[in-house]
Amino acid sequence: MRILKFQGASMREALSRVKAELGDDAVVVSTRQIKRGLLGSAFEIAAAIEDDPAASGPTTGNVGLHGRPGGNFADNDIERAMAPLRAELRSLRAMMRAKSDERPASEVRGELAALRRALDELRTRPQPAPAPEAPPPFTAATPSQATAVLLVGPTGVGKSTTIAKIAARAALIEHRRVALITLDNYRVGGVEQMRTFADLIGVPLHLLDDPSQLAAQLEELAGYDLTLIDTAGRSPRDRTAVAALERALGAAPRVEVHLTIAASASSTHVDELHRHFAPLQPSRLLFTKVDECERAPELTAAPTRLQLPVTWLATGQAVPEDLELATLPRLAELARHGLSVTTDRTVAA
Ligand SMILES: Nc1nc2c(ncn2[C@@H]2O[C@H](COP(=O)(O)OP(=O)(O)OP(=O)(O)O)[C@@H](O)[C@H]2O)c(=O)[nH]1
Ligand SMILES: [Mg+2]
Repeated sequence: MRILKFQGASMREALSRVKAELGDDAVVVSTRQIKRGLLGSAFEIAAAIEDDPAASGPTTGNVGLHGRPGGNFADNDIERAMAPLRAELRSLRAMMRAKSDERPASEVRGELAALRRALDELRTRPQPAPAPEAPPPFTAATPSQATAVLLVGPTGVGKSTTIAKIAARAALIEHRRVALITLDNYRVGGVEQMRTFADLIGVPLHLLDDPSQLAAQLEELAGYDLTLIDTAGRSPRDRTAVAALERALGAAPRVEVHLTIAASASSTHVDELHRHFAPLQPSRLLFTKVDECERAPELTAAPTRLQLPVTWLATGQAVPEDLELATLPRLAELARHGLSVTTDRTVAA
């Protein structure tokens, strides 16, 4: 028995070649689809034929493709010949379906519904929260935007005088509505000092008997552009006063607290003061008496170390002249050389 292979563009063509070449006695052994060229395909049939032409005869006319001479078919012969044809039929059906996309409508509808569900889910899925905005980079000199500013610090550092300077600058130069509050009913003459400043500048002064009244007083002064709050200087060992202020500030969270320190203070002293007033959560440093030092290294060291920027610098006793808005170059200059190198001591624009 010989097995020969025949190819054709279609199954029909391949079969007709088998027939033409081997006659009707040939037995189809297998069929398969093969690649032809880059994208094309063809069909290949392997067919068997008896070697002895006498036994098989060329063609008998009544013998099928998979028949035997004499017309006797064994069942397994038929089955063997049918199997590849059945497989071929299956693959042809699959090809037809793929070509004409004759998928059942229910299948298509199901897929569409699934797609729609996926889209809806995408649309309704909660969007990821935007990344939190990075905090602005730290700058040692930062202007104040606050509408309520409170100065704390050790005794005699220049809190009241500096408040008078800031108030005068805001009211007389910037033409803002300014009010003063003093919590200093402790020191003899404290209120009189502030009253004098308030009258000179022409701004209202409110005296509070107790820090607990602060929030209500600020509420009353809500129409003002800037309210400056003076506190009594106390010994750094007096923790009661700080605790009372802490409670008051808890009820008035928008108050910006400036820790007021003499420019000549050593880093150790600055850190001590920072620790003492920490419950008040100061957000700025305010250096006074810059005029009294030849050098003031803490002007640049402390803001960076404590991460607290400076807004104002007090550079003498004169009200309102001796006040400067801190800038980075000015802080660096004063830190290295003190006030002596400059002749311009007027209020910075
Ligand atoms: N040389 C100099 N003296 C200043 C400066 N600021 C304030 N003073 C003086 O320091 C003294 C005390 O000033 P005050 O403003 O009363 O100080 P304070 O911190 O309010 O004092 P207490 O309320 O008692 O804690 C006064 O004689 C001021 O003139 C400054 O920048 N330079
Ligand atoms: Mg004072």
